[in-house]
Amino acid sequence: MSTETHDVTKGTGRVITRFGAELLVRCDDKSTIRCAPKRKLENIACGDWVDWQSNPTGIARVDKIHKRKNAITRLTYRGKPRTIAANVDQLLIVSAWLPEPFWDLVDRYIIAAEQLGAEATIVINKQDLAEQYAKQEGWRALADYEKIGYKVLHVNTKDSTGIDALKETMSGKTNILLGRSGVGKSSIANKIMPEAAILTAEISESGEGRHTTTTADLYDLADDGYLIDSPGVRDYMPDNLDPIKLANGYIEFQPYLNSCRFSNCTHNHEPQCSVRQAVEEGEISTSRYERYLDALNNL
Ligand SMILES: Nc1nc2c(ncn2[C@@H]2O[C@H](COP(=O)(O)OP(=O)(O)OP(=O)(O)O)[C@@H](O)[C@H]2O)c(=O)[nH]1
Ligand SMILES: [Mg+2]
Ligand SMILES: [Zn+2]
Repeated sequence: MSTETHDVTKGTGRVITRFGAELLVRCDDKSTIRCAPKRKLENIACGDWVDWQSNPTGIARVDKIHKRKNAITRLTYRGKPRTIAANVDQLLIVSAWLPEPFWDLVDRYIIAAEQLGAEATIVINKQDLAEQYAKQEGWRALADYEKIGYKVLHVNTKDSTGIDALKETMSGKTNILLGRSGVGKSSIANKIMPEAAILTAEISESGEGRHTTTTADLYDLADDGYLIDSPGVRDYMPDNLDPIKLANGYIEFQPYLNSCRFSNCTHNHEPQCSVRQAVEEGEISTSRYERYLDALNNL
């Protein structure tokens, strides 16, 4: 990413990345400038559309964030919400057969997508390792997601399996790659945009990723749209969740929610719970329901 001087003194653009208080902004003419946000704009994030103004004595300043469509936030270890990225249309929830998939993490990103009004697509990378590492439970989890309507794409960045299908779903949207470290988010981004030359790293013997990517970075796709690569996480929970919002993140519960005996049913211990009955009758996946209960207990 190069930094260029500008003739114009102000304009609009989109935040490509943020490190500390510094921003890189892609201007409408496709040039990139370094900016600092005005102090009160502390929540500014990758993907924000902004107004910027150049400053003859220092770096340019962002003085306005345009109204956001949505924003993915997470809670920091201090319990403060932090914006990861703004204005996203599709969450690409990436797992691999090694490191082992965390299905509760996949569920939580789906909950986030439902809250944001964004699409959720499940991407299983390292298809070449399926034969060696995939477990029955993993295939069952994927069948559960497909049954309730989520798209599951199997990809392999070594031989390009599934990459065209992935490109097709990304077209015209702002997409973000999310998932644990080492699943190959940056490898996928490189496959789609070789010119970006994003740093990737080997996973350790135990299969753990090394947290190679440290900031969320936005790239222009060759055809219409954007792709954000983001740092791997160990855990994720959307902020602002309550039992109702959590249950709304499980789309297969929706047909039953109005028939529970109690309108504030948490679908846990309450009598005459339609969701639990649907689980017992095999209409709702037991694994998904159990992960819902875990998330409920962790609110
Ligand atoms: N076998 C196999 N390995 C892959 C594939 N895609 C990526 N990898 C490897 O997985 C490792 C991790 O890839 P990265 O792209 O750095 O993973 P990441 O998800 O960006 O990780 P963080 O930035 O730490 O979150 C690298 O050694 C890649 O070469 C694949 O399709 N098959
Ligand atoms: Mg990465
Ligand atoms: Zn209920």
